[in-house]
Amino acid sequence: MEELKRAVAKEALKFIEDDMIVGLGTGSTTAYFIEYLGKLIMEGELEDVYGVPTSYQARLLAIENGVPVVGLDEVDAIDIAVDGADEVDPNLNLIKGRGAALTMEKIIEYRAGTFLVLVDESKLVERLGQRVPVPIEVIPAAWRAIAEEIEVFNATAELRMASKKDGPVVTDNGNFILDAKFHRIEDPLDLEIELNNIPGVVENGIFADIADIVLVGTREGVKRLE
Ligand code: ABF
Repeated sequence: MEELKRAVAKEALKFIEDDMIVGLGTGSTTAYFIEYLGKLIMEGELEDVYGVPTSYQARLLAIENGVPVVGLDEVDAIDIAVDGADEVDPNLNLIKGRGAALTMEKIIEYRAGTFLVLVDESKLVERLGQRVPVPIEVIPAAWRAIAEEIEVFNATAELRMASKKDGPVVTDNGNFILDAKFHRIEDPLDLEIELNNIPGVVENGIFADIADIVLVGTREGVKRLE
């Protein structure tokens, strides 16, 4: 599995050119991409490339590996964003957010000229929600009320815990995460919009109609979907 992640991360480097502003995703696949990108920058193979991190995790990795970072508020535009996903359906709709960084990921990836997704073949599904629940970032005080409200969608939601001892997972924005299991997701875009309409929901992990290209690591090599 690690080999497949490394292979897609290497392939993603082909999309990066001098003078680009690159959105840096979160998670283990993107971590390889950040490492390889840093190497190219340090060796002088790429010039004037800057990263806009989607999380503190991505920010630290970028700094460690020699990728200069800038904030979203310092750039005019993002040329390309590179990030992982937890599920990809045949229309390239995604579920993201296992790393609890979904809000900043969506803010950056929505604005990128190209959003490039890196996954291994285990992430491909026929229908979203088959393998993983939908993460929803919520204002902490509202978590229980929102968890109950989500039952209207024929779903059950659980508060994501770091551990019993450490309590709930807290996002980079100081919020909580609900993981919602839906009986069946018929229309990802519709559900994405509906969930965001609930007061107290900051953002949810359905990324419908945002991905431009998906690189899939398979045993037969890297496949490109678009
Ligand atoms: C982030 O990392 C998340 O949105 C997604 O949940 C996760 C994928 O991580 P990995 O590449 O480690 O499977 O992009």
